[in-house]
Amino acid sequence: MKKAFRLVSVLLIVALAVALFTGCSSSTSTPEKKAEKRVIKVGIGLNEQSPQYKGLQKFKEIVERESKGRIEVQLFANSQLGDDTKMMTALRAGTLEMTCPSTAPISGLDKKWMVFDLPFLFPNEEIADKVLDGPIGQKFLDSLSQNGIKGIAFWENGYRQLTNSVKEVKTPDDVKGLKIRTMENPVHLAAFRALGANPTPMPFGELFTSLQQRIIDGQENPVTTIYLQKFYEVQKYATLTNHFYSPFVLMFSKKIWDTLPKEDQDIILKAGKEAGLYQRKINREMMKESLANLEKTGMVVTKLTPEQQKAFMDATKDVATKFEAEIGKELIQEVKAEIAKYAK
Ligand code: KDG
Repeated sequence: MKKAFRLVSVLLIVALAVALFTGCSSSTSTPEKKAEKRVIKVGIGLNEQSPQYKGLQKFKEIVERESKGRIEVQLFANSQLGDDTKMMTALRAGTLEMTCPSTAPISGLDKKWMVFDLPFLFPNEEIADKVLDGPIGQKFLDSLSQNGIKGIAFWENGYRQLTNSVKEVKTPDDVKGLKIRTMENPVHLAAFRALGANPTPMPFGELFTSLQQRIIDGQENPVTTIYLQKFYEVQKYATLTNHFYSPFVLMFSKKIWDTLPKEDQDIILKAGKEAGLYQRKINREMMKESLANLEKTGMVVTKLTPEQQKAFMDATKDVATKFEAEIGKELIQEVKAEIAKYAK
């Protein structure tokens, strides 16, 4: 009897040990899925000094902090991963996580985006912020999903200014015959044709060399880019026309986005918006600094009088009408009404 009791006890202990062992080992594979380590690559066209890159450094800092180092953000400047169009194609294919083009090349995917490239659309940056961070901006970001892209946030490139190596430009007449590089966008081409220029679309990565080799006479970009990309070395004249706003759009590959756990999506979305506010702030500060620095380089920087500015607006005022069919007349009206609401 005693023997039988001992045997039962031993069997019980063995069974308990087996249960404990198997129980423990199964808990390592389920139910808690160990969060994966992840790398997010972000490519841009501008250099490491640009406010865009600084905004991305902030984005990296927030994402890596919030994910406790589980997500690593790698930044690639200077078109290392290709031009804006090529990077957007990579996002759609799921071979690159993120990029941040201007709205201009997005029109190659969806024509309605041309609305943000209409000449002299936003009267000031604060109004641009309100419209882009409001329901209209969100509608545009959401619509990118039709093209395999998750829109994260609007950032700022800045008002675009005209430079050239031929002559000082004060009136639309002075632009006549100049060969100007534009971004790849039909509205940009139409606006420069309306000014009598000979516009040539070209990726950003080819711009400096084309100016240097005098393949083109001029280009247009925000003052910060003109300064930080050293365009003053190959361009003598700058005119502060403020002709296009064309904001940046921080975007993610939808194919990859859809595989991310909600926790990671939330971290990225929040970081993109937060870093965007920082990016806009330093973009505006650096714009002022760059303007002062540009003048020190010996470049002739022409500030237009309100009348001169109006002449540029008048010369390009029919451009919006020309694109009503492609963008949608109602959409143009909706965006303009929203701007007018904040302009009061
Ligand atoms: O990183 C963004 C750049 O690739 C590009 O958008 C800069 O404004 C630009 C341009 O002129 O192409």
